[in-house]
Order: sequence, then C-alpha cells, then structure tokens
Amino acid sequence: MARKFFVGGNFKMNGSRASIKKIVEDLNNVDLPSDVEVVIAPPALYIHCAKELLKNLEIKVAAQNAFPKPSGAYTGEISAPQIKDAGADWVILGHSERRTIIKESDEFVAEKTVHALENGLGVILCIGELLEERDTGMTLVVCNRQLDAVIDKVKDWSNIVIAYEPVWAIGTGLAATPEDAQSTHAEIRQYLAEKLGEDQASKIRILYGGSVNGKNAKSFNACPDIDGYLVGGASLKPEFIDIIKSRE
Ligand code: G2H
Repeated sequence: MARKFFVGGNFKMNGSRASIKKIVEDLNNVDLPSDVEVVIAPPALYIHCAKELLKNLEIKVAAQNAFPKPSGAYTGEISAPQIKDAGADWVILGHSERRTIIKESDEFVAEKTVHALENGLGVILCIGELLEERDTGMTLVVCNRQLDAVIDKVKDWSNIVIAYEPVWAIGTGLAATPEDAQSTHAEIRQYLAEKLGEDQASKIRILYGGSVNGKNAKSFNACPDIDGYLVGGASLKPEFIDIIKSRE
C-alpha cells in the first residue's frame, strides 16, 4: 500500500487570531491535492479557532505538545483528551526545540506518545541529531536511540508519523540535501524494519523537516523514503500551499 504524502505545518509559538484566520482562509480557498494529508499545528490557544474556521474538513489540526496525564494539578500543561475536545486529531511530540530547550528526555517523549495514542491522537514523532552529533557520525545512533524509547513502549505504529528533523537544518534556511535526507530516511526505515518488522516499517511515513520551503520542496520529489514534510517557518506563509502542491 502506498504511503499517503503528508504535509504538516508547525506554526511553533507564532501567530495571532488574525494571522491564523488568514492562513486557514487561504487554505480554504484553494483546491488542495486529494492525495496529500494536510495537518496544521497552531499554538494550543488557537486550535479551537483554527478547527472552527477550516471549511476543508480533510485538513486536520494538531497540537504541538501534550502532557502524559488526562487531567490534574499540572499547571500550564494540556492533556490529550483536551486536545481532542478542542478538535485536534494529531499532536507533535519530541520536537527538538522541546528536547533541547525544555530538556524533554527520550523517555518522557515516549511516555507522552503512549498517552496520546491511548487517547486517540495521531502522533507526529520528531527525531533528529544536533550538528555536533552529525559531525561525529552519530546521526543514526541518536535517531535510533530516540526511536528505541518509543519502540520499547509502543508496538503498533499505525498512528505514528515520524518527522526526521536534523537540528542543524531547523530554521536555518540550510535544508539537508535530498541525497542526505533520503539516505538517512532509508536507514531509519531499515532500523524500523529490524525492530518492528518489514510490514510496519513499509507503512510508516517518515517526513523530512528543517527549512523546507516553497522553492526546495520539489527537490525531494524523487526521494522514495521521504513521505512528506514538517514545515515550520514556511507554513506561516502563502508558500505553504506550494509545498502542499509540490508533488503535482
Ligand atoms: C523544523 C521545522 C518544523 P523550519 O522545526 O518542525 O521548522 O521549517 O522552520 O525549519
């Protein structure tokens, strides 16, 4: 079965009611390809508003984080059931900005993944290496370690999409080359096959993330193991639509 191309827009901590309304209206007003799954991830405050404004019901909404408890005394956190209640179907977990700035461990990301899946959310699981890890040949060691934490706890990966985001490429304008990205994606898929079996590995979508924009998206078209993109900065701009349409 072919893997459906997936384009996620990670707005990060950007936007206002007005700017998110504009992004959603722009998405409402274009014919998007039916063979691309589109998910937008506004800041949590705007999930409900984005969901209400979306007229194209094929476009789904994601949160950018979730706490691994359903409710309780966890000031400032949001739970998977609340994310569902606000209208989102997905959550981004393990983004490098949370791993590095908020110091989230592999185990905590795995715990969140279990909780999100148990509560009916799809998970966009981000993995990726720092520049010094890449320079010392540690790319796969790091990616595999981040995957292992989740593999230890989750056997059914049908509701997980992996986003491979080399940290050195995030927000820098310096995307990985298609050759480098394809080679890492293929190695990640091979690792998943060893751990989860060929069948599951062949179905898991592996997105590339890191400075994808309207100009470079097409350059990844020939990469068989790149099943879409997680887009940050460019998802706030009209070129997000060019990225969604980049396979046409
Ligand atoms: C990587 C990506 C989105 P950007 O973080 O997750 O952001 O496209 O701005 O590099």
